[in-house]
Amino acid sequence: MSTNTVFFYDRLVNDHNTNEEILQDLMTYPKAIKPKYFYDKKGSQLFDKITQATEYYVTRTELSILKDNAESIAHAVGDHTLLVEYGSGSSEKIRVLLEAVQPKAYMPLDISKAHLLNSAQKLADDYPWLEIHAACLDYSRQLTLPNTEYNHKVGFFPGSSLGNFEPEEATLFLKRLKQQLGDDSGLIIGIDLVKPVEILNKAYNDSQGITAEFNKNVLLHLNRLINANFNPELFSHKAFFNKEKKRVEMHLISMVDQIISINNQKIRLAKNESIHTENSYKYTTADFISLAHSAGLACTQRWVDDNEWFAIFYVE
Ligand code: AVI
Repeated sequence: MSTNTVFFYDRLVNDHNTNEEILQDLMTYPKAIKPKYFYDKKGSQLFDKITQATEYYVTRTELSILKDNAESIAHAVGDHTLLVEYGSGSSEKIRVLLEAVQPKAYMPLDISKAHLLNSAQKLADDYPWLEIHAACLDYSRQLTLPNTEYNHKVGFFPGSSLGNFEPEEATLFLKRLKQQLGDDSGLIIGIDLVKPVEILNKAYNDSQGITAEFNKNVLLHLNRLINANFNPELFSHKAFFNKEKKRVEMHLISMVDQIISINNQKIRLAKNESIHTENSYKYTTADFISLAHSAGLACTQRWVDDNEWFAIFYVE
């Protein structure tokens, strides 16, 4: 049995802004739902399944880069570290880093409470020497990290989740990370690189239909969050690489004319109208270096796989 305690901080503000924000996005044209709403309990489980899908090369590739370069990454990070993971999920990747870096403490941040607690407890069982501070919060918002005694903080933002932000938001987000982590800090960040369109289209249209289910599940989550009555069966999944904008777009297409009620409001969806649910931007190395630069950060190291499909950067 573990003697290791997980310090837990619940900082999730589920205020009326959440409802306002969702409603606004559904009332403007084109309609949209922010991708962070994918991650209720079921959505997080479906995302874990996506990461195992043959066509979704992202997770596998990033994990192999981490494993192949663990020592060099640990060297870049240094000692006496508090490792802060943004969007920790139930990732296997952190285990590679924990073993290589041997940080003093680990702070997973995640929006999904059940998922966060579960994986933090598993890590506590497996790494009894590690101090764990788990914080349930929406890391895309302004936040202050829970206080600890550690000054040398290194952020870990894997999975190319930065790609789910619009480029201007990504710059702002990186600036905020730097502020949160402090002067003596670094950031290990996974970035999905631009690659042939067929590979990208397959990755977001897996043959088992897991991505389609993940996409539609956002509607069930919204039904609970804002008291709506979406029927996911009346929508189809659409995902494609937009070459010009260097992003994979995901949409839910209404298969019929329909009216959705949300509390006492009504929203009309025409047949074939889209709700834009996600952008997943793909970067070239030069694009990412310039993005980091615009946030006042310098890329000091880069690790890639043999195909150069994915890159992990160390930025300071
Ligand atoms: C979490 N994020 C980086 C994933 C991506 O690839 O953009 C989410 C995802 N959407 C569909 N498949 C995976």
